[in-house]
Order: sequence, then C-alpha cells, then structure tokens
Amino acid sequence: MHIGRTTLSKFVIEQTRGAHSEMGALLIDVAAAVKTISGLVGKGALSGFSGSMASTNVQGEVQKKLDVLTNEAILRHCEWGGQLAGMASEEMDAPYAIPAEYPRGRYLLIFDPLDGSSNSDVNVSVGTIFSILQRSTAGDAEPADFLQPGARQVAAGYAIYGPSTMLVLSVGTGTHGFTLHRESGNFILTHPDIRVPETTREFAINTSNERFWEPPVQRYVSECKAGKTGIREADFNMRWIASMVAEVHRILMRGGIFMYPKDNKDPAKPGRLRLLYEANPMAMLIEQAGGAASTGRGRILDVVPEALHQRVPVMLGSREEVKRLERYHHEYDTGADRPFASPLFAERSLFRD
Ligand code: AFP
Repeated sequence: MHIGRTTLSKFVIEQTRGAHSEMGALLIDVAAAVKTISGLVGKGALSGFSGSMASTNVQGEVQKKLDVLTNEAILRHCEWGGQLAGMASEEMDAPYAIPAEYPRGRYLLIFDPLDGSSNSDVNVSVGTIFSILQRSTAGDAEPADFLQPGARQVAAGYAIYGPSTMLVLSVGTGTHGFTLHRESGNFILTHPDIRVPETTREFAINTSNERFWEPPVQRYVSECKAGKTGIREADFNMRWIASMVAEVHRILMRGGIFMYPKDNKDPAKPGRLRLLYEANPMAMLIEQAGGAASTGRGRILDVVPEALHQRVPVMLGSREEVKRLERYHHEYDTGADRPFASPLFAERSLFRD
C-alpha cells in the first residue's frame, strides 16, 4: 500500500545532506522514540500506566506515570548516537548530560515528552513536541547553551497520538506530515508542504480564563463571539481540546487561531505554555507553513530565553488573525483603542467646556 512512497528516513536523509547530515540520524532516533510512545499511549488503560505519580515536575505539576516513562523513552532512544551535546525536557529540572560512555555531538534536543498528558486518562489525543538547536562545537552542553531564540532552531516537530499517529516536522524547508503505517512501522509522507490558510473563522482559547485576560484579548474574542452582527460581520466557531498538539494540528490541517495569552490568574506566570519546548517548536512549524506565531507583542521566535522552563504568551495560526491580535495589543499599549480615556482627550474636553 505504501511501497514506493517517501518514508521519514528517506526524507530526512535527503533534506539534511551536507551541513546537517548528523541531524538526520538524530531525527530518525526521535522518530523511533515516537513509535515507542505511540505503542505505549495506544494501549490506554491496558498498559497499566494510567494515573499520577506521587512526584511533581519543576513547574510544580503532578507528574503522570506516562510523563515519566515517555521522558525516559526519548532519553534512551537519543542519548547514544553521538549527535547530541545535551537534552532538556519539561519533566527534568536541569539539562540531561549525555552519559560518559557515549560520544558527544553539537546538537541540543529539547522536548515535552507528553503534552496534554492530563488528557491521556480520558482517551483524548496527546502529543510529543521537540526542538533542535545547535552549539558551535561538539562537547558537553552548558545550561546557557539551551537559551537561544527559537529563530535559531534547526528543526522542530511534534507527534500526535490520535486515531492515527502522525509526525509533523520542519527542518527549515516547509512543514511536512508523516503518518505511521503501523504494520510496517514506517512513517510515510502523507502531508507534504502543509500550508495554513491565511484567513479563518475558527478560534481556540480556554474561555474560563476570560476575566483574567488582558483587554486586547478580551476585545478580540468578544468580536469573534459577536458573529455576523458584530464588527467582524462573520460567525466564528470555537474549539478547545486542552491539548496544544491537537489544536496546532487542526490549525495546520484547516486553519484557525490558538491562543494561550498572558493572564493575571497567577501573576508569577506570564502565560501557561513553555517557550523552549512548546511555543518555539510550534512557532517554527506554523511559520514554515505560512502562518504566524506571536506573543501579542512580537514574534515568538525572536524572544530571547532567560530560563529553561520560561513561560510565554502564545497566539498562533492564520496570519491575518495573528496580525489583528498584534494590532489590538499595540492599540491597547499606546491607548489608541480608547481615545476618550487619553489625557489629550481630557485636555481637549476641558478646553471645549
Ligand atoms: P498538560 O501536559 O499538563 O496536560 O498541559 C497541556 C497544556 O499545557 C497544553 O497542551 C494545553 O494547551 C493547555 O495545557 C490546556 O490547559 P487548560 O485547558 O487547563 O487551560
């Protein structure tokens, strides 16, 4: 059925020839880890690994047994090959040093082994997200090596474990989707050169946080909800899966916008999603597919990280909608969205009176 079609291995070897040929081998190991995780997740309750651990991760979140197992799966599959200088993950406080017995390379692998894991017990799609950066030389990575803006990523991708398992990847030459052919164990290129439609009538946000959002986000969402009779003059649809991988996948397939904005629910957290292993890889995939990814006040890929587990506001998807949100933030920051409240207007009114 798939004989003669492009496999992931063939694709990455062809796409990374030359300067990044070692990265091809690393991506094949990442794909092997993804297949292991797909098998584990696909067993559901039969795996015996549902439920939580007694431990919490560095973010203070309760770890699922699957969070820990999937983290181990990626470490074991990727540590031995000699391409890596170090790894970092949502589930580990500090970067992981490559064991002494293995050779070192110049790449850095950063990942969220099971995003949306709180959904795994209810049989909703979950995913693995990864980002690859590089150092100038091979050797053991320092923590500071990981703190590079997302624009320097040499590859990014995610796997989605849904009715089918897919791996969606960019090595800087577009965004491409591969579907796991379970019988042969091969990922087959089924979605070459994915493009995000420029316009959309579908938005995704957790509206239970509405009262904590900043005014520009409240403005945007209320305009979408106002539908045909509002200023957008169109009815919008809303989706919320609470699994970022599934939301981004839907946007890559049919357009839309996903928002996890800054809110004041917990002032210590400027957004929920993590920059290095959630926002940056998804931003690269979306941009490579012709979409846009912003904090509301600038391109996500230009944010200079200050900490490994740093959080960031995320607004990504169809370009026109992301640009509209950026404009609303700008108008809010400059006061242009409320001229009647500006000191200049007050002065003018006084003068008129
Ligand atoms: P978990 O991996 O802890 O389940 O978190 C997933 C996630 O960070 C992201 O995938 C979702 O967009 C977001 O949480 C959903 O969170 P809420 O629906 O609770 O706001």
